[in-house]
Amino acid sequence: MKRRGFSLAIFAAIAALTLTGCGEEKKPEPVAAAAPPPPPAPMVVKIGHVGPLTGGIAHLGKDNENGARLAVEEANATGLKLGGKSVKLELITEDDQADPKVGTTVAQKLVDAKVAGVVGHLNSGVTIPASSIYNQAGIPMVSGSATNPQLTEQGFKNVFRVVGRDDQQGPAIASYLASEVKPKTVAVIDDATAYGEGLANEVEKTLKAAGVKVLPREKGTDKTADFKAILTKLKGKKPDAVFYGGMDATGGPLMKQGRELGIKAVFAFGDGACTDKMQELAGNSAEGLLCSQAGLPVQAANKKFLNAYKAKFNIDPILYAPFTYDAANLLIESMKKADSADPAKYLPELAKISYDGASGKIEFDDKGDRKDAEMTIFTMKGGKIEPIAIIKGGKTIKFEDFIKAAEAATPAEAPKAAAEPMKAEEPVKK
Ligand code: ABU
Repeated sequence: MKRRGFSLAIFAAIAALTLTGCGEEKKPEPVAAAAPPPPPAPMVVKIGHVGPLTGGIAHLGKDNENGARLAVEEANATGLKLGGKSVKLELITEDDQADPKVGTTVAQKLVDAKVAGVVGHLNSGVTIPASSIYNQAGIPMVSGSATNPQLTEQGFKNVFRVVGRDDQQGPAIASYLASEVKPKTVAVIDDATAYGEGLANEVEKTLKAAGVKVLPREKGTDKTADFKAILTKLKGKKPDAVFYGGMDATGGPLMKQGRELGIKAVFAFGDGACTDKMQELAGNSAEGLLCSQAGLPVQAANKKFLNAYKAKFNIDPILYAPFTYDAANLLIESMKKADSADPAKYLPELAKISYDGASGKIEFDDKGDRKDAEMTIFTMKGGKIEPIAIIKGGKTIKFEDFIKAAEAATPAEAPKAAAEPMKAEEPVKK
């Protein structure tokens, strides 16, 4: 018994020492409250963007992609919710190489990836065949740059564009050319694409209706690098103006070679070749170029967009980035209105949307075309294309007057260009 009592005493002493340490009373560790469960992973909603990211017009494809990316990232930063769930938008971007065959392949790839909507494509000749793939899958698509009328004449309810059409753009640049340059004879060349040929047809129709003689059509391709044979032939016919339906990648060499051959005619191009890139490609030969875009110029996009684009990409937008930014935002806004990323649920919202975008107010007509799209006429001056006139609702307005009116209407959101109004070189018909 004695021995057992001794053992108990030792045990008690050890226990006491363990509990008190060096004489301090050790407090029991607080019991940690159960950690809250991690928030559920956001629902991923995929938005596709497609355009040429390689090849001669990759700069335009990248410009378009940047616009869409900016919109997606801004929406993600706001903490988007649909159907009560947090949503993370994911931009899935594909390179269609400006090639109709590749375009349909990557369109199917986007459908298989279950994108909820598509921004693109850039080229009309690619967008038109791709649109039927999105149509079969019931996926809304909004192009920020394809201007061939056929795109929205197919009767597809899922197809929209936020730029004007070439049956608006062609008459705009051709009428400007006819009234301001007053040519007697015009040569017309196209690149044999849906866009270039279609636009050239519209220009030819308008010039002829204005009593201007149009020479038999000359054709290149969207890869032609040497136009000397065509230009030499045209030089002999002494045209007062040359219109080219094609992109800047081919329009630049065409204009350069034309000047090298001594052609003094006014060169006039459409939106695909109405970029500052013309200066890089044609050098000083590009001076005096007349060209059109099927929407408001980049300079007239809202400041919020211009500042955010510059801050993110450290460059200025080139051509249609404000429009692809708007295209992506239209998809997102429609999803918000429907509280769903299900194409069947948000498509009706997209069709009836009224949205104040970076490129102005956007509403669609029954075909999916932008209502009241503006056309802009530019001239190349000092290595930069400068807007000189806006054509809206059949009226031609000097660009500086358009900017003043915009500034007066919305002083807080006045376009950037309002700070540096551009002077029209030529008298503009009212
Ligand atoms: N609209 C300019 C270039 C894009 C197109 O092929 O329509």
